[in-house]
Amino acid sequence: MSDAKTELKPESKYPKPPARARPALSRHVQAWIDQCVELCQPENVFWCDGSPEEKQTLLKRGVKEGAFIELNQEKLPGCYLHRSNPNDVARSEQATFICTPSQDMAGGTNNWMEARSAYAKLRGLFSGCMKGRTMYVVPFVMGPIGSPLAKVGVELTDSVYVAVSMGIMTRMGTVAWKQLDAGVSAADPDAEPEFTRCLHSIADCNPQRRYICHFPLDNTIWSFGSGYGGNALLGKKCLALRIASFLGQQQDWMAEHMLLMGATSPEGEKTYVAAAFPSACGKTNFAMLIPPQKYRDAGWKITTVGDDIVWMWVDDTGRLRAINPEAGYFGVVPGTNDQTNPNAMAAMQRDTLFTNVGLLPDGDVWWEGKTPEPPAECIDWTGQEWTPGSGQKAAHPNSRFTAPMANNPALDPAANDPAGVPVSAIIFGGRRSRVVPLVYQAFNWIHGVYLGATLGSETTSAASGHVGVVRRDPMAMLPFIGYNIRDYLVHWFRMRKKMTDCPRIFHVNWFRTDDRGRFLWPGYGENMRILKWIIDRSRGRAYARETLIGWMPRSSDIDLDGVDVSFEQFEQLQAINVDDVKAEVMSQEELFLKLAGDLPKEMIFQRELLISRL
Ligand code: OXD
Ligand code: MN
Repeated sequence: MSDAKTELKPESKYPKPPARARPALSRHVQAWIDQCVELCQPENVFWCDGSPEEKQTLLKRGVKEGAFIELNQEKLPGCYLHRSNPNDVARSEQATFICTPSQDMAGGTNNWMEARSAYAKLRGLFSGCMKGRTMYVVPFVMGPIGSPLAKVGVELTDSVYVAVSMGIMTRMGTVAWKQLDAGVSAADPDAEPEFTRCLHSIADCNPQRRYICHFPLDNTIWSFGSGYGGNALLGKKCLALRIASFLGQQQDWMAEHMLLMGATSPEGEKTYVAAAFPSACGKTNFAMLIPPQKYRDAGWKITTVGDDIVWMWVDDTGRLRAINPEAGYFGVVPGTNDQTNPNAMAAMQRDTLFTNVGLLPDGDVWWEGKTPEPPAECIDWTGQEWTPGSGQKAAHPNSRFTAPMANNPALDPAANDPAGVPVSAIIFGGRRSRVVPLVYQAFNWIHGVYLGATLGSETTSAASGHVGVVRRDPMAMLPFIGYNIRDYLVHWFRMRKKMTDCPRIFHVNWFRTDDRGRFLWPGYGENMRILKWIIDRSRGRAYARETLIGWMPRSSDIDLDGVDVSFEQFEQLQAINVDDVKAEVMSQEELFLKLAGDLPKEMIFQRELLISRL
């Protein structure tokens, strides 16, 4: 029943897409598209223009092909369900490669393929893979139009789900051709414009023949055999993190796996904070945080710039500024509800694609945690009948919503500002049931980079593999650094030298549990209390005591009034046990060994300093 299979049916039995005019393109862009058409041999080429009418055409077509199921249009206008192949539900890190001439360019933490042999291998796979199918030409911009950091990409894909999703997640269509033209220099109108060449085919969705290959030196991505968001919406992880991190290192900016939020105080003071948490650790929830009632009454407001990726640069005044390169959210749904994330719930009321959730008899959707009581029945994410007693999940644990950011009631007014926003604080966080305190601040930037680089988190279902083991995930970027991690860490240190003042760096852990496995901190909206301390520290007006791991608030420095956390519980949340910290330092050994010989000296010194403090 898989949709990948359905998507593979020859399309001749469906009406052909209307013939569309090919836009006037630079000969370089045209030549690349021609080569890809020749390689993949699609039956049709569909030039996306990004218009609302086109979206309707694509959705209708997707419904006919079985890629989309139309949901209840009264309850959920413009919303559709997509069921993926059950073997294709998460990012495939094993199948993700950085392809460069030498392995050293990719470093010890990436899968590497020699670039020429990767092209040869994938050319074989792509050869004729779109026979009888449509190739969608999807031009897109990452970043607000006109931003100095905005980048153009063109994705060629045979998946209508990918084409529609890219229309939500990026600024897609004619606007991208215009942005590309704007980048052509008057002095040399025939010069090759800078754009990322993204070629994608879901093919037969065979995990044995799945490759997500990045060629940073050629600004090129070839992805074969998966339709899953992180593997197939090539503007997101592939371009905006892996390729962009490489470009950023070359061009003095940073691409990071971070949310970006604005906090407005009752006095009207606005502070922007970026935060890096590994996949499925609550970035979307934190980015859309609704403060507790008493904070709202006092006039506090949180607004979202982005929930997954930031691009940052140092402006003329020496401050770090950031944009969100994306235009939509691709968020995890299980656990999302009107209490945990009302803004996300509002965002997915319309114009949203749901992937791998349960389908209710009235054409609404359901996932675990959406409502306190499960429905009496539904069709689960694999298309089977489901009841609460069936012992299966109705929605896949990594089921997703894809919604335009414009739907977010708390969208920050600067989300589309080409000039971006100034960043006052950077937060690193992981999912740690033990050892790691709720919040502390790095002593300085270098120490903060060390904290980020040694970030540990219990694994989640966002990537295939075991769930719940602690994995080191430097800056939450382990799967997304498009080059050698040594150079990546050095880049963090180098960027500081360009700043006159720098954002303060913090570490949080919302997930610490007691001896019985119960969360000690309520999280969600209550994280506002921690955020308030972080903002005050960044602005130099909150107290902290010096501890062996960093600056920490006392219980009196955090507002615990109105939250169900006792003084004792707070002490437990913030407790540092020297033996545990020693064990933690030892457990970083694996990462340090992996990087042996490649470690920037700052990392070694920070580790020595920590050990000497113990
Ligand atoms: C994501 C991820 O989908 O990090 O954002 O996997
Ligand atoms: Mn992510």
